[in-house]
Amino acid sequence: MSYDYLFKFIIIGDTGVGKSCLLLQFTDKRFQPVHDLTIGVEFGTRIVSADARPVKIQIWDTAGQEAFRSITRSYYRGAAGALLVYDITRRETFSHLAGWLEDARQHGNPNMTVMLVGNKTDLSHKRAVSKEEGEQFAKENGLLFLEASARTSNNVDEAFLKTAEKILERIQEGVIDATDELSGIKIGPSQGIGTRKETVASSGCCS
Ligand SMILES: Nc1nc2c(ncn2[C@@H]2O[C@H](COP(=O)(O)OP(=O)(O)OP(=O)(O)O)[C@@H](O)[C@H]2O)c(=O)[nH]1
Ligand SMILES: [Mg+2]
Repeated sequence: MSYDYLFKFIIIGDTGVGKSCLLLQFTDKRFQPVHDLTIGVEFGTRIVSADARPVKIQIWDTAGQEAFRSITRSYYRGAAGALLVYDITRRETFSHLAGWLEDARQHGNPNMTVMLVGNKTDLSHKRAVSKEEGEQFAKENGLLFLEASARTSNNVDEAFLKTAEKILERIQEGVIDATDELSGIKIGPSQGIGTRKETVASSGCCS
């Protein structure tokens, strides 16, 4: 399928917060109940409609374990968006956010759009971090924010979509240069040169 833009995303955060499950729910609409520890990085893609435009999101799911930190760091470069995930039932995963953000700022592109995700809202009886604290941290650090559940799928699509929409908005405002190699963005085939989009549409062929 054709798309207007390709956005490269990275998912970061402590081990066990549900990064791989968020990706699986987003790309495959299923939930993995067992912690299948990510070794290095995994990869997924999905084409979404963001502001009525087809956008391909290419996602790199990193390993949260400390031992893989140097590999993770090499993936920040060239990412247009990041999902920074913590587990609302484990306070330490929230306390480590500042460290993750520092890594992202140091190794990532300065224009990277970051969505903070408080995951596992289905476990509300075990909640250890309030929604207000998440909101506050996001506000102080200029991040988007959502609480989600990879288990029930609540707000999972929204987390990826809202990040993509923010990036689109910033391209339109001229804050992000989509033609810059390091922006983590590629202009898609359907946007090509001149009137190609209209030509394809009027000929009624090819998706
Ligand atoms: N109840 C509940 N469990 C979840 C949710 N998301 C993930 N889990 C569980 O949390 C555990 C860890 O999930 P993963 O997605 O593997 O965690 P990860 O962040 O990818 O961990 P690393 O790959 O080690 O960095 C698994 O047992 C999941 O089933 C959720 O939204 N709700
Ligand atoms: Mg994982």
